[in-house]
Amino acid sequence: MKDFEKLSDRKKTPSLKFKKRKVTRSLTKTEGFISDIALKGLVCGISGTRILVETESSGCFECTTAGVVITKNENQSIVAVGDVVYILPDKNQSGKTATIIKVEERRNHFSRKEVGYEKEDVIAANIDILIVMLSVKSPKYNKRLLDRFLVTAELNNVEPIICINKIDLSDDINLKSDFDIYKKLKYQTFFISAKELIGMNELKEIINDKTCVLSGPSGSGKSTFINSMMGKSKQFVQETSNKTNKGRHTTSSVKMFKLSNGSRIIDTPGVREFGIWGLEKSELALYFHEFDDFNPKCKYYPCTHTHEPECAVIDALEKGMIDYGRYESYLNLFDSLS
Ligand SMILES: Nc1nc2c(ncn2[C@@H]2O[C@H](COP(=O)(O)OP(=O)(O)OP(=O)(O)O)[C@@H](O)[C@H]2O)c(=O)[nH]1
Ligand SMILES: [Mg+2]
Ligand SMILES: [Zn+2]
Repeated sequence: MKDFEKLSDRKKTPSLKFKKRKVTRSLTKTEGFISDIALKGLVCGISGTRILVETESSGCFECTTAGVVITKNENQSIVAVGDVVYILPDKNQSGKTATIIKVEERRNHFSRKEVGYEKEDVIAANIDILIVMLSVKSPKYNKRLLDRFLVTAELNNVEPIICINKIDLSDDINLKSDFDIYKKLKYQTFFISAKELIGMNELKEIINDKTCVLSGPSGSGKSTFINSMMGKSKQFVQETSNKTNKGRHTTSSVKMFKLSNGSRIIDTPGVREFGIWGLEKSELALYFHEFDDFNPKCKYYPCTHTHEPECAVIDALEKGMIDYGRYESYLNLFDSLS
């Protein structure tokens, strides 16, 4: 009960604060004419303002966005890796450059609410799976960050897979049981070593033919995972800092890789903390499925499960039927949402 009181001290719970920052952008319109000579392609890399688009008929083009882009993806980044786009190859150019004139409507997307951005920062579009890459050590996994990823995935209609990397460095016999709660909640959890190629084949089968986005803290081994899956060194990897045990933010762009089994994997830069876009405070509890049985039994409706008397969720927490750490994530997220 003492611990619970600590959790309920709402003032101490950290929350994300967002400053507004101006973002330069192309204008958009929802409909418009596109020329017959426009080529259809897939965005497979974004680095700063450089956008790489692969077309079926004419190979790769380095693109920029037109002054006005046709898109129905309102209030989101105009272009993201995984987008299907139409491009107009530039005239009088020796290299292969082009302009993106239309972005198809996204089936789904994975986004983060980055500090300072006014619109939804879409990292990848049209994806099947979000692989949340965490590591046993250097840096040690943070389950509270994982919970944030799991809520984001469900909100964005993407299936999450939990991947605990660097098991070659683990001597902790309780490592797997530390994730029992996630297995119970039916999240697929894998324990792998991307470097020593442990557990990779099983995962390769699961992602067969799917488009996956990799996300997680810097240094957890996302780029190493890509290199191992590709069977060659495609992405630069770098040791984590000895001093802080944190990653060095080695990958700074978003890039898609194709495996021979038809899977596509998108590597992304490491994240430290991120906000969730488009979720109401009152809806948050629906993403914590261990609350499902208790939600309807709360005395008050709606109940935030934070302070209300006769709250069945808090009652279950006190009885040890709900994981304390997961409830902590709920409170942290609750405070960070407006
Ligand atoms: N022992 C061990 N080290 C690993 C494993 N996977 C990755 N590493 C090491 O962890 C360090 C960071 O790996 P990266 O692949 O660059 O990590 P990242 O997640 O891509 O990092 P960012 O690009 O900064 O987000 C490198 O020194 C890798 O060699 C593993 O399975 N076992
Ligand atoms: Mg990387
Ligand atoms: Zn309640």
